Amino acid sequence: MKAAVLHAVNQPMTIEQIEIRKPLHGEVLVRTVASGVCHSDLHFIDGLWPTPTPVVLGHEAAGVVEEVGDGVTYVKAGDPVVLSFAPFCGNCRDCVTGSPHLCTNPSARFPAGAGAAPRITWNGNPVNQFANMGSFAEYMVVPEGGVVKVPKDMPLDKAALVGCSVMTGIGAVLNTAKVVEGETVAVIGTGGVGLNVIQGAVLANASRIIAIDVLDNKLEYAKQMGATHTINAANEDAVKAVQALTGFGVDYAFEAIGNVKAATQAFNMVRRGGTAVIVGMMPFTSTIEVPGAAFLGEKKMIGSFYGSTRFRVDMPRLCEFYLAGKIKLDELVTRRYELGQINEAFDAMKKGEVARSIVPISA
Ligand code: CXF
Ligand code: ZN
Repeated sequence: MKAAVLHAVNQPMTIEQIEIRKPLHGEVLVRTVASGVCHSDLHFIDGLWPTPTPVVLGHEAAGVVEEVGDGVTYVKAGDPVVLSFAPFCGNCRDCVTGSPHLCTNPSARFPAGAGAAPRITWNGNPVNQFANMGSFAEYMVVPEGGVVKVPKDMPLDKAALVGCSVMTGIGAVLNTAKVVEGETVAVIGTGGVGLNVIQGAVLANASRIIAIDVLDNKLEYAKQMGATHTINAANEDAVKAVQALTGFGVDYAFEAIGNVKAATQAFNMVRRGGTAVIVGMMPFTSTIEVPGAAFLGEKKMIGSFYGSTRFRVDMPRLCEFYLAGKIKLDELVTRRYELGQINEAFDAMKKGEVARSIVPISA
C-alpha cells in the first residue's frame, strides 16, 4: 500500500509502497478514507518531540473496517469508524473510573502481544506507526480499543476531524474544564484545536468567547466559529486586553498552541479562582513558570489531553451534533491535499494559511 514515510526528522516525507500485515488477535484492518493534518505531527517532524523513524505519521482519521482479527467483537467489516490515538483497555483503573483517554495499559495498544510481527514494514523492515495509527497511509492495522463506530450517514472526511482537533477542542471545554452557561472563555491560538475550543464554548453557552491569535485571517475563522471578541496579540498585550474586556479576567483561558509564553499568558488572564487549561502540546523538555503568589487567589492551571474523551460516547455524539447542525465541521476545512502533497500541507500549516486541511485517501 501507499504511505507517506518520515525517514528522519527535519526531512520531507516521501511516498513509498510499504507492506501491511493482516489483523491479529484484537486488531482491526481499516481502509483510510481521510486523514486530517494536525499540528502535533509537525512537532515530531521538527524533532520537538521524539519519535523513532522511519515512521508513518497521521493521527486524525476515519475509515471503513475491512477485516477483523480473532476475538474482535465491537466492529465488523463494513463499519465506518473514527480512529482514536489513545486506545483503551477497558479494565484498568483509568478506564473504569471514567478516564479511558489516560489508559496506559500496553495490551490496549498491542492486544496481540508485544512480540507480534510489526504491523507495517518497508522492504521487510519495521516501520513505526505513529500514535498507534499512522493515518497517512491507505490502510491501518489498529487495536480494537482504538476504533469507534460512527453513524452511517456521517461523511467520513468530516468524521476524521472528530478523531483529533474537534474532540480535543470541544472536549477540553465540556469534559475537562466543564464550562457552564454564562462563564467567560478566552482561547489563545485559533488553529484546528483553538477553533474547536470556540465551538465547545458556544455549546456550553459561554457569555464571552475571546479569541487571541497573531494572524488576522485566523481571527476571522474564529469569528465564524462563534468568537464574540478577537485580540490580535501581535498588536496589543493579550493579557491586558482580556483584563480590559472583562474587568478582572476570564473564568477559563485555553492555551491551544503548545507555547510556553502563551501558557503563562493564559494563567495571567484568568480571574482569581479561574482556570488556565493547557490543551496545546508543549515542546517535550519545556517548563512553564507562573507567579506563585497567584495561587493564594486560587488560580488553577490544568492539563487537558484529547478533550478528556470517553471516545465511544463522545465521538458519535459529536457526529450527531454535526448532522443536526449544532457544530461546524465543513467550515474548518480550508484545503484538501493529495497524499503526495503532504509536505505542502505542513508548509501551509506552518505559514498559518489554513484552519484545517484534509487528505482524502480513498473514496
Ligand atoms: C497528539 C498527542 C500526541 C500523540 C498524537 C496526538 N495530540 C493531538 O494532536
Ligand atoms: Zn492532533
